[in-house]
Amino acid sequence: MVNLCVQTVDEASKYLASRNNILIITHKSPDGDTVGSAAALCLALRSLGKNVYLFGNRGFTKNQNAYIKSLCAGEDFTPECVCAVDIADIKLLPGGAEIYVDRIDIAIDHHLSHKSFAKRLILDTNAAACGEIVYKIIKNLGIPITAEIAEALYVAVSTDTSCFLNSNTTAETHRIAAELLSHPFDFARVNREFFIVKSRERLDIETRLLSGMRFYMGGKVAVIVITHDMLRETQADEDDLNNIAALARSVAGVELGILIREREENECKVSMRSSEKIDVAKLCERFDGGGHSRAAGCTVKLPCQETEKTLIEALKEYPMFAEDTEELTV
Ligand SMILES: [Mn+2]
Repeated sequence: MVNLCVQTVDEASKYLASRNNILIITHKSPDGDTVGSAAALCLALRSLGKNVYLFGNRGFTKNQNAYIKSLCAGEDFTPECVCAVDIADIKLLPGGAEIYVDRIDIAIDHHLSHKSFAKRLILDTNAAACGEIVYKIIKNLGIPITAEIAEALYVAVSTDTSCFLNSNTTAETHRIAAELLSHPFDFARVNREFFIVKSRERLDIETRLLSGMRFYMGGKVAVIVITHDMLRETQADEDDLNNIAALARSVAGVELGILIREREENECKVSMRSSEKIDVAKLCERFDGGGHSRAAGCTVKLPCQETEKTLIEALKEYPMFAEDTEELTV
C-alpha cells in the first residue's frame, strides 16, 4: 500500500513543474479522454522546456496514433517521473506498462471508483473528463493554450460527455469548452469525426447489433453482444467500435444498456450505460470492475451466453427490475 498524498490543482501543478523526464501513461483500451488529456499535458509541459513523452500504449487506434505518434516515448526513454491520466485502477495500466506498477508518481483522475495506486493523487469526481483537470493544471501553470493543446483537451472533454449530451456535463464543462473554442482549431471537424461520421464497417456491425439486441426486464434492459466472428465478418476495428456500448441504451424505455464483448473463449469484457435510475459503477464493482455511475465496465470470466445470464441474474436483486423479468423478443 502506498502512502497517498492528495493534491490540489496548485500542488499538482507545482509538482509537475518541478519534475523533468516525465512519462505520461494512458489507460488500457484508450478513449478520447485519456489520450486527449495525455497529449495536452505532454504538449503543455514540453512548452516549459521539459522532456515529456507518452507511454506507447499498444491499444492506441489508427485515429489516435495519427494525433499522438510523435509524442510517444522510444525504447530508450528512462522517466524520472511517471504520471497516470484517467486511470481509475492499477489494473487498467496498458500492456507493457507493468514495470511502472509501483512507481506512479502522480495520478490525475476523475473516476468516483478510483482505487489509489499512485504516490500523489489529484482526483476531481465532479469533473466530466480528466481533460478538465488537465486544463486547470495547464492554466494554473500559466502555460499558453495553443490550438493543438485546445484540440486535445476538446477531444477529451467532448468524448467523455458524448459531445456534451451526458448528465456528467456541467456549467464548468461548458465554460472550459467555450475557452477551448476561442483557439483556432477545427472543432466542427473533430465533432464530425468523433460523433457523426460512421465507417461502412461501423454501419455493418451496428446493423448486426441492433437486429440481435435482446431485451429483458420488460424492456428496461437491452443487451448486445460482439463476438470474434462478428469482428472478422465485418472487419470492424477499434476505431469502428468507439462508444458502441451506448447503442443499447439509445432505445426508448431502456434504463440499462449492456455490451458484452468476447475477449477469449471464457472471458468477456462488459460495458454498461445507464439512465439516472441505476448506478452501474456499483453494479460493475460486484464483478471486480468500476467506472462512473452512468458508464462503467467489468470483465467476466465466462463465455458470452453465460456472462449475459449471470448479469441478468444479478439485476433481479434491483427492485426496479424485480417485477418483470421475462425476455422480450424483437
Ligand atoms: Mn475519463
